[in-house]
Amino acid sequence: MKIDVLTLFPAMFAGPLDESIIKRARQKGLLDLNIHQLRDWTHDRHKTVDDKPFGGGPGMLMKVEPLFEAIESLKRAESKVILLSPSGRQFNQRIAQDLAEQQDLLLVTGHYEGFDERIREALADDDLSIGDYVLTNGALPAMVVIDAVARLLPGVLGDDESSRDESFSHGLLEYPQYTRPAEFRGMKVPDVLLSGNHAAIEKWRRAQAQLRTENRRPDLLK
Ligand code: 4G4
Repeated sequence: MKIDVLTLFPAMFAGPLDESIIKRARQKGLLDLNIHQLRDWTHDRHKTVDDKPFGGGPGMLMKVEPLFEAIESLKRAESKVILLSPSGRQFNQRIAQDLAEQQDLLLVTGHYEGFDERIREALADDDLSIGDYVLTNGALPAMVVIDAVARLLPGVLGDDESSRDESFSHGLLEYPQYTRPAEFRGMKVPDVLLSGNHAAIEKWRRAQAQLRTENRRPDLLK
């Protein structure tokens, strides 16, 4: 999969996407990731990327021309163009799965008070938010989307990691888990997990997942 990112802060992307599983996916050629500086599409001496909103009000918007030209030059016939903004549809695992089946993604990150509506209307296929909170710019949301999508690409995770994933993508939260030692500073691992009784363990885990979901995320059970 090819992912292009358009941002005013390319340096933010160094680090998170150069570690661990995503690093390996890039090295293996499973993920072709390219970060582009929006200012490269400005024409004026000051490399202006913002402008005042029509109708007045506080704050600035992303200037239309550089953004429009940058998206036009980076998007390809197969590209899905996605804006990251607090007013987008809320990103989730199902959307990550859909995106993982695309050939090319172009992620467009905003700054200031956001995008001129014509960018959305003319060029965007989708507008995503990673949650109900406001960030200084869309770089972190773009990285969240990239990470969630990249780990779903064939060959990125090992067999163990990906089958485990399926076992709890069934709408419940994960059950409590423990590793050695069986007792640590007086805190004991539940007996059933040490019993070797696989049917009982399975039953306990299902019940725990159900309880935990009822307590923490009743919305998932509706
Ligand atoms: C577009 C419009 C995404 C982009 C306004 C982006 C949170 C999210 C931005 C803004 C973002 C999210 C500066 C308010 C950049 N903040 N929840 N900020 N703002 O996915």
